[in-house]
Amino acid sequence: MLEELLALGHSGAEYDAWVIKIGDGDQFGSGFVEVNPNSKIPALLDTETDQRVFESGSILLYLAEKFGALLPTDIAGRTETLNWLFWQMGSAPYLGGGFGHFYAYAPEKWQYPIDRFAMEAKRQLDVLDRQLADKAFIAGEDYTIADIAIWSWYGQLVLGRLYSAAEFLDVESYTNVMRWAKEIDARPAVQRGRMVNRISGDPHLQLRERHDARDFDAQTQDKIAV
Ligand SMILES: N[C@@H](CCC(=O)N[C@@H](CS)C(=O)NCC(=O)O)C(=O)O
Repeated sequence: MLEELLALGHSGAEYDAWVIKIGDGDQFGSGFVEVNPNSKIPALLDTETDQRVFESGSILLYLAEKFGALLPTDIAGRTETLNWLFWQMGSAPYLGGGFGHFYAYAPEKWQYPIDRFAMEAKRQLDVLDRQLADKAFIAGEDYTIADIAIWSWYGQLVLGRLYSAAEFLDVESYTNVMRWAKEIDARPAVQRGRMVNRISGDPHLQLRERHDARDFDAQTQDKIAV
């Protein structure tokens, strides 16, 4: 979202991004808890106003309203965008905490929860596929915060980057979701955003901390690692 705002010319969206290693428990540190009492990433502190913002949907809405971008201003367009933003907030836990947990992380491969949450993940992909059948983006012809929220989970899933589950869920059959996911993946702001706070994988795509737009060229792991 911040990279998209910068790409749109909103220089006030210039930001610092720090890694919170949830495996190490950084989210329970007092500094982080002051910004998000729920101890989950992501969280934002607007240093201009000292406003704390937590929950990804609230962060997206806050930034959209602060900068007047990526959220339609007419009541119909705004409502449809928020419909899908809230859809993501309610649905993604079934994908991550439900399907992802039992398919990839649980200590044993229990058939019942895997089947139950795989069925739900596929149902959700079908909902998105039908929505995208006659629209460029989730809420209509414009790219909005709903696309940003939904792509970050469902786009990553169909592009084969989540749980190695693309084949298992037959993601290729959701052709409209695939088309939409690939189009968003090609956005320069998305490519930059995916590098921010990345701490594994290809070193030249890892920008562990981001403090300046020039960091994408100068501060990736391949450049700073000795
Ligand atoms: N509803 C929250 C979900 C945030 C969330 O679950 N974050 C996970 C990472 S994807 C987390 O911080 N987990 C750390 C923990 O549970 O201790 C949002 O959309 O911001």
